[in-house]
Amino acid sequence: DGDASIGAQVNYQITGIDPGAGLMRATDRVLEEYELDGWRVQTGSGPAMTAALTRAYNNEEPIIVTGWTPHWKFSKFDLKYLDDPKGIYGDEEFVHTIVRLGLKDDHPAAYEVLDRFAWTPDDMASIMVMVEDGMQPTEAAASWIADNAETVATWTEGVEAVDGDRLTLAYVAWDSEIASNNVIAQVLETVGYDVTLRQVEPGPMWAGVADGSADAMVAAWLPTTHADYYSEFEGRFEDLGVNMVGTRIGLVVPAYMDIDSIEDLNS
Ligand code: PBE
Repeated sequence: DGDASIGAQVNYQITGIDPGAGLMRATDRVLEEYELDGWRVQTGSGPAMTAALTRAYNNEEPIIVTGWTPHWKFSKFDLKYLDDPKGIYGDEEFVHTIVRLGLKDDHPAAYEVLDRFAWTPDDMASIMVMVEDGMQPTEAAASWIADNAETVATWTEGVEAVDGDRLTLAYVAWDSEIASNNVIAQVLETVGYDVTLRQVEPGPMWAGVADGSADAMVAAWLPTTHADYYSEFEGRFEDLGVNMVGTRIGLVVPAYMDIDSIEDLNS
């Protein structure tokens, strides 16, 4: 019914992802700051969110999801971010590489590669699309690496090879991080590392690097998304800086929905 409010159309529900995601914490603040009384954010997972979005989109039904860029959903569907005039989701986000204290001394070659690692949202999105189209993440990462040898060479050139040293990367199974971690793991393997990808929840990802049980993570979304985790563990990790510029988080809806701003959710 075109006359019903947006809230009534979607049952006053925002389709969220896993509870530890920075995006979910930010969305809880959005409900408070925009006084979206009676609304709730449904917890789930990345795959559950994209399944709900796919179902709604194919039926041209209204839906509001917690979304982020880069993501394959923007290649498959015509979507838009809702304006966030209060700036709760921040502005442009940057993905940082974070390593454990002491990594530089223990594994200088890995430290060097991780320090140089940098790519673009389009690079990451291209892998996400391959995986969404059915390719295994390892194959999709290998295919991207083969097609981007020059970029990859800037991360590894002149780095002294090692012989099977073990390295553990902590990551969360968000589609974006499945892409980045498969790439960096394979690149570290070409330098001679034996890399374990340890899939964890967001809190343990940060805690693992802070307590040294993981060597590194390439999935720190800042300054807004993981601000709480960053300050919680500050001083117990080394921030190697930005590996990707131009990312973003927010509320995302199909372009066919007649709504442009989070403020519209209150009318
Ligand atoms: N994300 C993807 C994560 C960071 C990367 C936006 C779902 C989060 O919200 O913590």
